[in-house]
Amino acid sequence: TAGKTIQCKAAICWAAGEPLKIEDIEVLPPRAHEVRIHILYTGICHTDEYTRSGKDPEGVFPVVLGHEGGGIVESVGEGVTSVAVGDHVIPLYTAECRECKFCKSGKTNLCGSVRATQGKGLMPDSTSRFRCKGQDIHHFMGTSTFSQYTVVADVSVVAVNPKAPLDKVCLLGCGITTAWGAVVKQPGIKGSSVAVFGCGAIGLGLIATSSMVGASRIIAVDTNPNKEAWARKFGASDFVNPAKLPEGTRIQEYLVELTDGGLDYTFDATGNVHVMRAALECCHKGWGISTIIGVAAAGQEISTRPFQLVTGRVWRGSAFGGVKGRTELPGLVEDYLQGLPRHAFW
Ligand code: AHE
Ligand code: ZN
Repeated sequence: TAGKTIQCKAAICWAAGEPLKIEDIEVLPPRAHEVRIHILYTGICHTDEYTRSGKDPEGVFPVVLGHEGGGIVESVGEGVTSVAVGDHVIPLYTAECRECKFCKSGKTNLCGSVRATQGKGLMPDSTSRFRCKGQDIHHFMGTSTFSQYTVVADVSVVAVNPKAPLDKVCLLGCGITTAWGAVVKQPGIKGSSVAVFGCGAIGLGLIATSSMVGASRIIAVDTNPNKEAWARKFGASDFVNPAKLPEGTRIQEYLVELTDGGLDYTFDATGNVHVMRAALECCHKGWGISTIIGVAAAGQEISTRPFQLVTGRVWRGSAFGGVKGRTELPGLVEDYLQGLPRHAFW
């Protein structure tokens, strides 16, 4: 099949707000520094739904969504040296070129190499590899894993141990890595108190990783009572439902009271800007650090009284857990295969 257009099935979102439709599509061969991947598994992340819904200012349509995939390299374009045909791979929505200002800074996992075209739903040469019904279809997050075959830039893919089950390690393409990195790359969590707002996949990953690194107390916060059992199973010591607080009590005040002054570390895994504010304001005066992970919709802004920061709370955020995919994912996969305790949450 190398060098030829492949016909396969993909889920296409034709326009903002429309349901996905399974279509027969054409996937063009990879060009220079591109890789065509046979996708075997994909997770669904809320960010896919966010973009489908039309709330993403970067959303372009029609599009093949999906960014949590696992697959096997079918063919490679000219100049590709980092992966080879047959490699088991995970596509990376956060590329790692190792040459740009960001990559070389040693300060961030964000990579500038393909970000501009990725945000426009195109390959680095500003064209698409997907066609359907005579029309070009956009890529998504540089990955488009809701297709049996996809094409990605060579800086946007990493080979992992083929012994790893792709139906599990595909989750390293977004959710699990995002949660794991946000905790292990945040110094000081060992022996500290943590609050996690939102107990979806990210929230549970944050709870599990905080437990693994030795947080002294982990408070899970969610308005869905069914999340309590999940949160406790993954290592939460407390569960608070903000919807069940006494009339007029705000969650941040409740948590400050509960923890004798506030949390050492908090995380937002909801994407709700009011929750982000509460997560900042329940941090302990003088040292509490709040990390934003959730993605908020177009037009949403965060706010708090500056006094919250003047008095020593820190508001930060991370993308893909601050993880450099090509450098770090192979090791995470090895740890998983060895059953290291830090992957107890799998
Ligand atoms: N396109 C949106 C922002 C979307 C966003 O924040 N994406 C996260 C990953 S979500 C994973 O499920 C991210 O890592 N962003 C970094 C980047 O460079 O996109 C908007 O608001 O425009
Ligand atoms: Zn995601």
